[in-house]
Amino acid sequence: DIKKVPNVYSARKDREGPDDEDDPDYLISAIPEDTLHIPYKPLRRSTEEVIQRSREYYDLMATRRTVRSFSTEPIPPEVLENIIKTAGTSPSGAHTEPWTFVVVQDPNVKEAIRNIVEEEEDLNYARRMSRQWVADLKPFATNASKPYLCDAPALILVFRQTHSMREDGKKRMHYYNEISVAIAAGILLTAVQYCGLVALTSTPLNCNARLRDLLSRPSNERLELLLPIGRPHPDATVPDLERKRLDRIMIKV
Ligand code: IYR
Repeated sequence: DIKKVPNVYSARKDREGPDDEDDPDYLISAIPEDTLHIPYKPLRRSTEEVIQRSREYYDLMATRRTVRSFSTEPIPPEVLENIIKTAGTSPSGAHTEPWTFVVVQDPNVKEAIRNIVEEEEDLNYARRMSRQWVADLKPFATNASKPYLCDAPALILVFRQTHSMREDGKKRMHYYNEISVAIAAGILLTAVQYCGLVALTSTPLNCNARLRDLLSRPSNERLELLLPIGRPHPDATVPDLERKRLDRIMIKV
C-alpha cells in the first residue's frame, strides 16, 4: 500500500524550520554556540518572606481593572521606558525576543490611530462581529467610539515579529513567537499595575495593515495589542465583575 510509505518531503514541511534548511550555512545559531553559562544566584528570601510577598502581589494584582476612560495627565518618560524594559525581560523561544513596542505620545499620531480604529470598529460592530459577539460585549458598554485613543497620554502598540533576518541575510526563526509576545504583554500589564497606572487591553480587529503602515513597521511584524496607558479619568467606572474562585481555576494533583 503506497500510503504506508513514509513521505519524507511532507514530513519535512511539518517541521518548524526555514525553507532552505539543507543549506549548510544555516546550521549556525544566531546566538554564539559557545555562549558561557554563568552562575545565577538571586537573593534568597526566607519562606515567610516568600509567603508574604505572594499575598502582597496577589492583593496588588487583584485591584487591576481594564479602564476605558483616561485622564490626559502625561506619564514621565522614564516610566514608559521602565515598563517597556520590564516587558523586554520576558522569556522567549530561543531567546529571540520577538516583540516591538511602539509608544505613541504625539497627539497627531494618536488621532490618526483613533481615526483608523474607529473606522474599522464601525464595520466590526456593524458587520464583522457576530450578533452573539456584540451581545456578549453589552455588559462592558464598549462601542466603535474610542475617545480614549486621544485622551490617554500614551498608546503602546505591541507588535509580534514572525521572524527576523540574520546578519548573513538568512531568515532567523522566531519559535513560539505568539506565546512569547503574549507573555511579554502580560508582564507589561503587571508593570503598569505595579507602578500605579492603568491600561486598556485592546485588540483592534482588522487594523493590522493600516496601523503597521502608519507606524512604518516592517511586514514581518503583526499588531497584537493596542494598550492605552495612563491614569483613569476621575469619573471612570468599571463593570462590577467577579473573578472565578480559586477552586474553579486551580486543580491540585
Ligand atoms: N475590539 C472591540 C471589541 C471588543 C472585543 C472584546 I472580546 C472585548 O473584550 C472588548 C471589546 C473594541 O475595542 O470595542
